[in-house]
Amino acid sequence: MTFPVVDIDPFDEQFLADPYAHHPALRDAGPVIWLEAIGCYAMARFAEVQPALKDWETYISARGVGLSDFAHEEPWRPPSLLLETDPPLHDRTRGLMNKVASLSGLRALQPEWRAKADALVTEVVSRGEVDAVEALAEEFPLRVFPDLIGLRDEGREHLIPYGTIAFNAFGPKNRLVEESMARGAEAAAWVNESCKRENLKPGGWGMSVYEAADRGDCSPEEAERLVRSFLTAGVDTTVNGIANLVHALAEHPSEWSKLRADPSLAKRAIEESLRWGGVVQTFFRTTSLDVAVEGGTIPAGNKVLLFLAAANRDPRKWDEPDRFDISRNAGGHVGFGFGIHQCLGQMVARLEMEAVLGALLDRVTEMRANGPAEFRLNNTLHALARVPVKLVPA
Ligand code: OVM
Repeated sequence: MTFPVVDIDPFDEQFLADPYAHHPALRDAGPVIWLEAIGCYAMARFAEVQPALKDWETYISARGVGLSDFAHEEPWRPPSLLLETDPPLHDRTRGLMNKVASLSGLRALQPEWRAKADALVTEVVSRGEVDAVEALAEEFPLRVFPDLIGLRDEGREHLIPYGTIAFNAFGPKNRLVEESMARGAEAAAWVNESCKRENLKPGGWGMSVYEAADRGDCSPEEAERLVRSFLTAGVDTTVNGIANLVHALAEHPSEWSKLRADPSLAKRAIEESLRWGGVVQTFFRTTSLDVAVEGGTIPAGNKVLLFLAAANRDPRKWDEPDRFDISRNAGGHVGFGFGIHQCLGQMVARLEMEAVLGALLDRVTEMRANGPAEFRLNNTLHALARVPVKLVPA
């Protein structure tokens, strides 16, 4: 082994409870490291993570983007036709999904989402002291996203537990995987049923995928699995994106004041929250060939763990990276990934955050942490369990 061997297990519970405490050791050990505990290579610096994400021919996705290598192990569910594929298949599926998830369609929805955020925030502010996870971060996405897809009304509470399972499943088969799968056993069945054409309402993104199939862009079986991607990736992620944004602002009153004074900084604040508090912490790739990197050669067919969230706080790339500073230009962060697999739903995430933040800025003068935030351990997500806040109405 010519690479620095690092004795840190990024999936043990101590690490997951506070990943940012361990990132410096990962970054400082070297540009490419070997993680003995899980038997794979890893990169935690921006200068390595971003180019690896971009180089889809070398760092492939079709063998899974978790620890499990689909060349040797049966995936826990049929692979995603977006996340867990490479070109040329990926180009076709991503191309049709890009059209379904078009920005113009989303923009048209913005006034309605903002009105829903206004109603929710009005209700929440009147309570004064709340847990922002339960009151806002879980509530808002569930009021807009299932309708965007056109999901049936019954059973929507399964969406968050299903996301939790899927994001845990990228890690090793530890307690978190076992517990989330046991708790969400029904969720998986509900999600699979919900992806079927007969269970989707007309006019939603789900039915649009089947209409693409009618035009010959994909098969009906592919359409079903593509709809599953919306349901897997679209809820637990935005829940934690909103929770993280509120958490960041509640813990940084000076940034909240800056934003109140100049609400045109909202988009910057959202981008900075995505850099500072990575919802999706990591993804794996698999090397398709022997690849020469700094420090040696990673042989073909090996898993490489990419620490997106560590790259987003790499001092080699960012000034005072641990500071949540809404004046900074956080553009270019890899919180949504980079390259051909970069998050398909990133505009959904941003527009949900804009709606909630806009409503908060109009209705709240002060938003303060009201006790420590609590995290919910997950093998991939930096997930918030509780964000107690005190809200002072405007
Ligand atoms: C998918 C998907 C895409 C992105 C993230 C993700 C569970 C899943 O296509 O199913 O996480």
